[in-house]
Amino acid sequence: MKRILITRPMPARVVAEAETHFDVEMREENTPLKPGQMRGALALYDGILPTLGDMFSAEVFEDAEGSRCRIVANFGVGYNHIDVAAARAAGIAVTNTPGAVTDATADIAMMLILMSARRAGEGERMLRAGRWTGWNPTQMLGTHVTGKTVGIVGMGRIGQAIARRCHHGFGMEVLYYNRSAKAVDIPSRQVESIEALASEADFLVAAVPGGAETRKIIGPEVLAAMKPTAHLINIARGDVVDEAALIDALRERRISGAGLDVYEREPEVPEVLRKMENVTLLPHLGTAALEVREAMGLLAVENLRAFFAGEDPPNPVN
Ligand code: 8YV
Repeated sequence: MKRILITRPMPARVVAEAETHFDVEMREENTPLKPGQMRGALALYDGILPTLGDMFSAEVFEDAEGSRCRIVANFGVGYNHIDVAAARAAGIAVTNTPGAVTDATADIAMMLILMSARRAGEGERMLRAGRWTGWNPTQMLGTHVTGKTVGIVGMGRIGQAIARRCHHGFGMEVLYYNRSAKAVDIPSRQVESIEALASEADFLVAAVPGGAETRKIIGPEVLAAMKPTAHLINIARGDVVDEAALIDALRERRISGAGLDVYEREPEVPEVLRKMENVTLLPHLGTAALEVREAMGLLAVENLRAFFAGEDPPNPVN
């Protein structure tokens, strides 16, 4: 039996499935692996099932050529923590779990759009603090979502799932920016730059993969192009947005609000952001539902199973 390392505790179904195929070791800590532990794992296991935070950098793969590990099967769609080119150079395959995360992540985007627009976090904080003095006609007026314009940066699987929710659920106009042309199954319009998208959107939503190519693509220029009434939503990766520029824009009220599920240096969230009322801050809840984490884990295990059976794994990352 092939030896597999699962780098975090996982739902029981995932572990049970993995154990039907492999000799499984599961770490009990929820902390990311350290570089030395990753090098050790490459030497000791045939396959590794890592996740967010396990920084499989080029240095980690440096001496991995000819090591025991043949595949790194990531739990999660985002693999910006894995240097895929360095893995390939060491002859190690990389897979991820795209299909399993789409709807849950799109749901979180909708939640953040609604929470930010309707000031849900602020209202809850007020009530819990005993500061609610009763309903009145002008209390806590937010932004109406139905019929507004959403601007989606990155029209991949998750971007399109957000677009469908906005169109079918909220009658919104859908605009998007994407490097290549996309066949989208709802009425929508592709816009030629992120700035142009930002200038038209009531809700600008980041849904691009993380990594060097998208680092800070939502920076001062894009934020300056947004309407003062608009909200920025980020369910992608923290470093897609220039956090310092976002803080300035929010502090100076150049945009109305932001809804964030991801941060530049997770789990660190700048104190200034935590103190602002016009920001909704979630602790990377994108896929945090038992069924979804099970589906992600089962897909990662299927990638491993197929790979070692000599079949094409369903989700290779190139
Ligand atoms: C995951 C995510 O739960 O799938 C992803 O890339 O961003 C999350 O929702 C987490 O990152 C594990 O990979």
